[in-house]
Amino acid sequence: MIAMEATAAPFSSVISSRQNLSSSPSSSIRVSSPTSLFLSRKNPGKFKYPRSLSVRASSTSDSVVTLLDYGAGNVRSIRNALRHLGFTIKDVQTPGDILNADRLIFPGVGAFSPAMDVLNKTGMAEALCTYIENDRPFLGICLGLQLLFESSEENGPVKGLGLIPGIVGRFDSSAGIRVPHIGWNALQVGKDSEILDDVGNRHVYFVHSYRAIPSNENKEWISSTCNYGDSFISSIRRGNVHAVQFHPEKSGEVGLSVLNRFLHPNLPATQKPMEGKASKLAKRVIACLDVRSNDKGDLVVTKGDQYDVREQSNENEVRNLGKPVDLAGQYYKDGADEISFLNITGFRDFPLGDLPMIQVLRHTSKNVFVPLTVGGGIRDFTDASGRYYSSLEVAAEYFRSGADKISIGSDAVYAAEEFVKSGVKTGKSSLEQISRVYGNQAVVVSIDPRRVYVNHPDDVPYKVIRVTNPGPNGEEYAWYQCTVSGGREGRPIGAYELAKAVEELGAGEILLNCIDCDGQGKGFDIDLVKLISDSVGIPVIASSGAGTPGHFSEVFEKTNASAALAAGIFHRKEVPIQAVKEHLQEEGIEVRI
Ligand code: 1PR
Repeated sequence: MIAMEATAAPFSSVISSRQNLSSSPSSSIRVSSPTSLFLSRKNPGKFKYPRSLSVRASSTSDSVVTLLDYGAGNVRSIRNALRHLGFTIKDVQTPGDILNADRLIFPGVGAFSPAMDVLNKTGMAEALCTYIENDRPFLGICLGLQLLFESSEENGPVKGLGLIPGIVGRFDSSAGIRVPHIGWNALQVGKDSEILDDVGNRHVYFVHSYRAIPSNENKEWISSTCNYGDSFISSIRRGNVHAVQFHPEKSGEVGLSVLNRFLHPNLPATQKPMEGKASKLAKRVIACLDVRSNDKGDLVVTKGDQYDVREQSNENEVRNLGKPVDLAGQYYKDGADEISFLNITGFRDFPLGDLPMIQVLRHTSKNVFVPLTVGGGIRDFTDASGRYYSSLEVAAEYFRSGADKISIGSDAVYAAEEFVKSGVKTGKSSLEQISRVYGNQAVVVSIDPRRVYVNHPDDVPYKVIRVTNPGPNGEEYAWYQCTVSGGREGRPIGAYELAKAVEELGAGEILLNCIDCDGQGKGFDIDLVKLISDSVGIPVIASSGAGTPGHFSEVFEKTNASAALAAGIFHRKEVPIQAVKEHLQEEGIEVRI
């Protein structure tokens, strides 16, 4: 049975598959794979001829796609992308639904081991192997590619579906790369990739810590590779079976074309020359929308000066720079590589009570096909009626509503303070819990530090640096004090100590603001960005202070930031996103265009 457009985890109702698998439908046809390259799952390492198992003849409409969602994370983005392309989604409920699919998309999310557990327990693993061995139209995405291999090192070794020779391993950060691999990267596209016809020299979006390595044994499968530290498999193709490590649903127009080519396999090859000069991981340009209710109760995009978002007029109202959904849509069209929403009063209001923010996310994700991050108010909460919500529930609601990553501010500061004090990971902080369930690539920590000048490095028990520009009294040193509650309260921990701690606790990325520079348009705090991006192995997003395109090239040239974020200059239309990208290109800094 297949449920149309189900939103709940469709596997929850599945009990066993064995009967379903053995009962061949009466209208079945026999389909054999054209290839003999499938691995024998009983004798890994040896190839076998595929079994000839019955699959049902096509019976559904051309505009229906079957989706294998095992309920482990956000597949809303792929649903939105498929609907945007005019397709209706049928959710897999039983293994038989896999065998009966006309085209199947498997957007694997979460970690390898729990995914295999679900697939094995529900009988989906067997059905998937049969479907793929019979060369039926298949597209695996991210974990949906990795699961096809023999095994993974992720919390393992854990056995995979064993269809392709090879082991999925973690990126080696000792090679000087940041892990997770997050961002827009170039592909080396091989011949015959078909669904990658429009990709050429353009970047596509990756977010992962594990990858499959090309080898002699799996080379027949590889349709593209990507370089990040070393060469890894970015896509495979064998007959009608495709899988990609990147996220087409988050790769803008070029990603939509990948999906479209899978859904319409007979589209003519692209004639026009490829735009783009992708060669490696691009530096990202991120647009940030600070969102809160104004005094009339409308949700607006606002922007502060050093975190003060009220107009300096008699009315003292919240500065209103536009509507969140409209602005996010505009920034997507303008070429933003990512969009962040920060619910800036989330620290005092319960975000799940703040339904407009959830609505903003739902509406935005329908038409914006680059990554969306949302932050503000991610922590445990008891509402007025006494009902307790865990931070995991709050995050889950954000993910369900279309977020690809969540960002934690205040709560991560408290968790880091505890960790620095005790040296013990309790596993109970929101940061640890959310990264355990959704993967650390889905968890950003947003730091709101304020510069504190000191005369001598030993004046405070925190990391002190010699600053480029001395303080008001000629101080040559400073530390960066972390704050909570939107900068209202300083805490006894520095940005350096916090960054190291949250990396240990499972953060996948750091959004590094600076209260002193926020809204000033005088450039990023290079000292701060350098300090933090040199201290951690996860990507760092430089934020606060951008005023000109030159400020972006400066931060990328002088620090190891992976991305730069701005708000005011984009909202006030002083500098278009494309102008920033063109400038970066002129300076020889690789960006996605
Ligand atoms: O503490 O988990 O509830 O998260 C609250 C989140 O809201 C944090 O990420 C915090 O940074 C953010 N926040 C809280 N108060 C404010 C405020 O402005 N009053 N906004 C605030 C922080 C800073 C940047 C800004 C850049 C770029 N905004 O993200 O967009 O500084 O601005 P610019 O280019 O104009 O200089 P929790």
